[in-house]
Amino acid sequence: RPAEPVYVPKGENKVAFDVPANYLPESRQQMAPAIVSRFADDTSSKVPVKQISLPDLSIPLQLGRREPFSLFIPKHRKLAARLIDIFLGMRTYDDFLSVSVYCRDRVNPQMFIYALSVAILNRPDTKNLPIPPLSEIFPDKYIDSGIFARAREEANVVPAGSRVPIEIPRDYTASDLDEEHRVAYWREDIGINLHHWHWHLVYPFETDIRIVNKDRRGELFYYMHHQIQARYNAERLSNRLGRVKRFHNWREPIPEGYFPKLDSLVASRTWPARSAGAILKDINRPVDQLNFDLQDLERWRDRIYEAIHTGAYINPRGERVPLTEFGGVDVLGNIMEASILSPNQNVYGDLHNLGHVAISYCHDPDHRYLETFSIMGEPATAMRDPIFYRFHAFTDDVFLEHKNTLPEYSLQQLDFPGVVITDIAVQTSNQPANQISTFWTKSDVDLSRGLDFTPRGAVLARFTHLNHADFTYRIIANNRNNEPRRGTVRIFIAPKQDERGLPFVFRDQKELMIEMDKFTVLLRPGSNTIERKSTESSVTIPFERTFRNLDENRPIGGDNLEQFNFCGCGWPQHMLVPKGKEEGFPMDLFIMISDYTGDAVEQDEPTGCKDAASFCGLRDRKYPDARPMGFPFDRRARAGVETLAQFLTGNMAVAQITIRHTDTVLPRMRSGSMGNTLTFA
Ligand code: CUO
Repeated sequence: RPAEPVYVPKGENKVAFDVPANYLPESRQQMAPAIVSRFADDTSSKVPVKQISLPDLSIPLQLGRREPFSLFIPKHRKLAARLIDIFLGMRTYDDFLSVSVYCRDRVNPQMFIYALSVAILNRPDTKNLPIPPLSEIFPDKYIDSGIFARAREEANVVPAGSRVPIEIPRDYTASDLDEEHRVAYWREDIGINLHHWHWHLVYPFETDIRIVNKDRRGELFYYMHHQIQARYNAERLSNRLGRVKRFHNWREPIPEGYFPKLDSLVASRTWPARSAGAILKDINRPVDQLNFDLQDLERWRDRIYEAIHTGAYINPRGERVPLTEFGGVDVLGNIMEASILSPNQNVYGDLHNLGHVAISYCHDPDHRYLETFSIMGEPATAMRDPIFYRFHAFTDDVFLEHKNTLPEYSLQQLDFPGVVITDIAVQTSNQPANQISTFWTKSDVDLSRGLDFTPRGAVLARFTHLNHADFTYRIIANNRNNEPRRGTVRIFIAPKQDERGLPFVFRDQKELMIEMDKFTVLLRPGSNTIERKSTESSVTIPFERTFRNLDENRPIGGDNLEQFNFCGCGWPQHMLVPKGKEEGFPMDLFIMISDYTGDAVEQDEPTGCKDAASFCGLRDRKYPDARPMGFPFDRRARAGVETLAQFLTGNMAVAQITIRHTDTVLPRMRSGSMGNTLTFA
């Protein structure tokens, strides 16, 4: 179709869409030939885009191109939900492609990427298509704004291929005058923030009910965020900070300030900062159709506590419905978040989402300064801010309140008859047993997709992140039964001592239990030795999956396709282990083998990725563990148990391990040896 322009999506430098002329935004239709010639050299193949009669896009178009987009703002979510519905409703792949291409330069770009990603994840004909990592599409959400001017200069002056990575400084958001800055490397880790964005992408709280209604999604909202809190607390203790204090009195000033130093390239604005001592206010911003009071949040909070303490919530007909032992936490998760699965938003409101909103607008609650939300207003960036953890310590505590009303696990529920663990250890090569080392590593991200430079090609930013040496768990388990038994190995670690150096009692330590891995084993009669690598963890995804560092010189397919699949949800492998201390940070390694008959979920084998099932579940399947999430630490202990040692049954064991940190940047190793395989070095 020679008369039609070729239009290249920004950042794709190999493939161009061959689009109908009227698909370009009106303002650009005249310029089509210039656009074609600008991109012609880069283009190796063209994807034809079919002309279709387009659906009504007036609702998603209500949000301007340059406005910031936040999932936590109900108006924005509704517009995005409509766009997702349009994408999902397209009958064929070609129609879907056509409408996506049409929307790309008209709809708000952040909403577009969000809706397109949800649609790709959920359409049967696109499930296996890759979604590029958000750090490449919107690098401005992850990277210090000063880097971009340098990147532009680098791209203009230095030809692709000769460019050197631009180093992101390590302490750019604050100095050590701010105590909280000691854990900034963790909060601002690009991989952690990508995981959080991906999790909320896989588990949206509003859009088509068939997409929202994933197995135990409310419970997983609780559990995944609970695990973030546990991990953050271990990180704090590693850095001589106390555990996070709950932010539950919303009238009190917030002592933690945060100055993100991120600029939005899309919305041409700087993300607002929050000074120390900021105070939340009632929110009334007609521009966002937002109008709620702190009292609303307090009322919802009190009603949720009331439901927990009476053991029942109120449904829309005014009836009381029990919060059951196993299903209650799932309902509560949906009430708290709140997702559209909340059984009664009139009574229980939208506490977590609007809590994010209230915090993210505390600098301009009535829009008098025409400012937009701060980084707490968006899942892609929220984890950078210390207040995220204080607010989520509050939500986590609400779930704990519910868990504390449930019957404790009996010895019979915990034990695995005939199965005894006789020894456990972790081993790192060239290290004494039960020691894990952490250090720093530098890695590169490609910014070029998200930056529209005329001289194209990769522009790399180099950042420093925590890392650890790979290790192996070794478990000796004796099966005294006469036949093989299947079991689930559950591995946790937790700090041994509190901020004052006193040993934790069980009640507090169980809240700090970090899930490291979970997998099934078949135990032969007699003694069994189980070995498991840290890189196989059921909570993490490999480094190259987090950042999707594709080897672009190789054709996509085979093992390269493996890296290029959609599964970006999962804790980054490089953040599996807390930093620890230079003199060594003592932690308890806890391993349990539970009886598989109580764990099994009968279902077909999952297709696609399953590496991070503990945090992300399985696509199109039930959550693959029938026990309550967090088992066996999600309940109060039985009477008389004060310490972890007293909690143990024969199928459990504890060993003390030490996390030793070396404050140097060690060179990156290739393939496997440190869990990081990078395609460029
Ligand atoms: Cu993930 Cu508050 O839920 O951010």
